Amino acid sequence: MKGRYDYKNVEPKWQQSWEDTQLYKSEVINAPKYYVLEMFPYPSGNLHMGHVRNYSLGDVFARYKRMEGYNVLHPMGWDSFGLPAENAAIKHGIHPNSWTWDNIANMRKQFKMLGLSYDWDREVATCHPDYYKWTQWLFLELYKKGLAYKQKANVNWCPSCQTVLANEQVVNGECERCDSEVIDKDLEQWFFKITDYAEELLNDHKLLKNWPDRVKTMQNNWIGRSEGAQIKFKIKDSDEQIEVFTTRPDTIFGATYMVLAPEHPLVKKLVVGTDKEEEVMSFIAKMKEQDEEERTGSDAEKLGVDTGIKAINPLTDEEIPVMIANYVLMGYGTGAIMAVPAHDQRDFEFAKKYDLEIKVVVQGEKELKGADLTEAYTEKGKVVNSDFLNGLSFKEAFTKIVAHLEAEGIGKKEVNYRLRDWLISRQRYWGTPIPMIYCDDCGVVPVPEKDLPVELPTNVKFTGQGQSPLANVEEFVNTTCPKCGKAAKREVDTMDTFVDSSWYYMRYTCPELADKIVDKDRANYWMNVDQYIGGIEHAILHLLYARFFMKFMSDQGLVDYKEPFDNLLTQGMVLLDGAKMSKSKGNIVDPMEILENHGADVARLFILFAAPPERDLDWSDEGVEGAERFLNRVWRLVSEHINDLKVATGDYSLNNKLEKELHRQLHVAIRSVTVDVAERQQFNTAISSIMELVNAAYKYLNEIDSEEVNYSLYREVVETVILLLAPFAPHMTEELWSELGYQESVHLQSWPEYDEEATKKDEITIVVQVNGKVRDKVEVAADIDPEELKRIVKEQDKVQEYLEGKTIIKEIVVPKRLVNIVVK
Ligand code: ANZ
Ligand code: ZN
Repeated sequence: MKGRYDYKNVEPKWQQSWEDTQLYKSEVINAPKYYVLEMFPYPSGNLHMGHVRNYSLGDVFARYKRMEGYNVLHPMGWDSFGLPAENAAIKHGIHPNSWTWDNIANMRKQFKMLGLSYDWDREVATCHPDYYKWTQWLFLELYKKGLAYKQKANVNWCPSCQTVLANEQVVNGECERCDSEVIDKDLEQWFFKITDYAEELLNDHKLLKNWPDRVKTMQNNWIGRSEGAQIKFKIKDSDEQIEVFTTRPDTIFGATYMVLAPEHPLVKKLVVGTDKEEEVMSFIAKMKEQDEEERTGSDAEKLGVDTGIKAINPLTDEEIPVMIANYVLMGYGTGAIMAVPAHDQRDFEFAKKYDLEIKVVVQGEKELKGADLTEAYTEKGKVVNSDFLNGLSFKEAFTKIVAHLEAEGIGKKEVNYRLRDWLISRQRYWGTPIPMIYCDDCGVVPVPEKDLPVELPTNVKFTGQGQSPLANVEEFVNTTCPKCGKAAKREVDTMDTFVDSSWYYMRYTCPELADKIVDKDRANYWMNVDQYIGGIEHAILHLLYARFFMKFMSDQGLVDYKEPFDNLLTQGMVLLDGAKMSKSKGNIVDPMEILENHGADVARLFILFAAPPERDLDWSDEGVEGAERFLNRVWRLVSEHINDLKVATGDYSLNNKLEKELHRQLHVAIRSVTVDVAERQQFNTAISSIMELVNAAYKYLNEIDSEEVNYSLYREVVETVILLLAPFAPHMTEELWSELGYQESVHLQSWPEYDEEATKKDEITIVVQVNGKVRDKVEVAADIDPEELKRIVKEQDKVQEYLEGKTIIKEIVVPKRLVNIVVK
């Protein structure tokens, strides 16, 4: 046996063996299952350290659960549609199809070099027709249920990516991918009605006990549920009405003006032909230049203009001005508000600036006067100056005013969401074609299921000119109407790639099925994903869409569960000198270099040991070397004693203090590693505990007479080290296991069990009191004789200080706990 871990030969050897014996193949059997899933990667071509971290974490769960006796499903695939492939085509003239499949081939090779325990028979790629056929099928199912619809929409357009973006992909007015400023455009677009599921998406968070609170909070805020009322205000000398959404109907008596969003359709209707027309129109044009953040940020300047029109407050019958202002957005509620400047800070600032009336209708602790206010009083207090609402609390006033509005037919209770429907049309080539046909006679006609998949043509010119390249492919566009058979045209837009990744976890359960999306029995056996692992950057987009799709698939009877991911682990970033590793910044460490120079087990061990999973991890070369040293230390535990280990038989007794202590450490280590992996998911401390056991083994070898080594005990310790380390360093442990003479893979062994009794120290701690006050502690043998204990206690220096010059009256011994000496 070699003196060092020879990763260059050992790692490929076992990778091949695992593949040959199909070690990680998973099938439905009559046993408890465990489904481990890491977010599948976009095949950019090469693994980066973030991948290594994500997939090493998942691999620990998979291997550990297998050893715990679970039937583990651990699949991998490719989120392989998307812009980079198309941009490569535009830039370098490589076809997205070959670019993508080349990248997949390369990354698959790299994954295998890491020794990840995937069932490769289940591999899926979202750009493969066998997969996107079912993405299209789901689109059609959504369409049948009225959950996919087409609408003219004011959309977010990224001028650089030349495509529409979902709201979720716009960050501070900029494109999430390329940071270009996003502009507005009016286009006919396909939407998924995720808003129908808003309530369920919120409520079912309670089913997700092991999701980080942070992620649930982000989703809650994104969905943004508000309870309030919708109220209609009449416009003076007109049949039109302004509908508002308010969360504070209790303040309606304080509504002293109204505001329409600049984009509100009533604006043009009301001002065209009046002497305000010009002023209002130029204001609206100016507002087009401000993005949402500039308009609504808390210190954004409030800008507005008076329309000259009056509305009637239905409760006070007063005429109040109708303004247009930047801080009211068309995309929320009704795009119009009743302004209550005394109790809403934005309204307050606006009223001060434009000299509008401020009327107090909620009382604070001190009496408030509109004229004296320096800021809005936004608490929910006792209602005043409000006729029949006077004296009521917020809740009482809310109920009473809503009842009144309903009785008068001018309002009703309403729940509003910030969440918008999901815009899925993309004007790009490399995505799932939307399976719809336009016929002059029949209108919009879905592609019949038997004609799926609608395949992407390959002879496409990539122009990047703001229209889907598919529009120029005549053979694709021109088709016949499935209803009437006349010439018709295909939809040329493709789907947002987030659609592809919203259901892939289901396909892994039945990846080869040709005639169905999934088989319900198999889906029910494997779902839900027990452990999902990925980046926090997907807290909203992907995780919300996937939950929406799972709920839809469940409602369609494809599976019995409503949530896709039971447990979620969001791993931190990999940093170099404190900054996120990124290609554009040029601060990356290439995983392939580490694999080349240190091997996969070192790379994995380092990355798992350097930080707890959710924390950011700072790359360190010393850390890598440390991991390598540790693995070789483990290696030598076996290599230096291989002959004795081979003949060591099973049973042994513990003959002396050193052996007792080693045996205790063995059980302590099993307990801590098990708790850290299974319950706390703190792999770094799990590895520390293995290191401690390795230290204990060396200590034993050092201290015991070399003639007296108890090799049976030692063998159990070494085997346990190997088993505990197997999920972290799968290649080296496999090699050591086979060196010990085993035929079967270490990864098929049972996880070691610990004996709680064996973790206890022979020594116990006794508290020493003098006159009932704690003065000292002593360590003694657990089975010490009480007289002996009294003697030892009195010998202690600290205790003697308190006894000096005193007479001992009594000595009370509470076995295994304390000794109390009573003195005078
Ligand atoms: C009157 C009022 C009085 C309001 C008061 C607040 C306090 P959330 O919680 O976010 O749902 N609002 C409604 N639609 C708006 C829009 N399109 N753009 C900007 N603001 C809008 O907030 C709902 C509140 O935000 C609504 O309640 C409305 O102002 C404002 F003392 O109405 B409130
Ligand atoms: Zn037709």
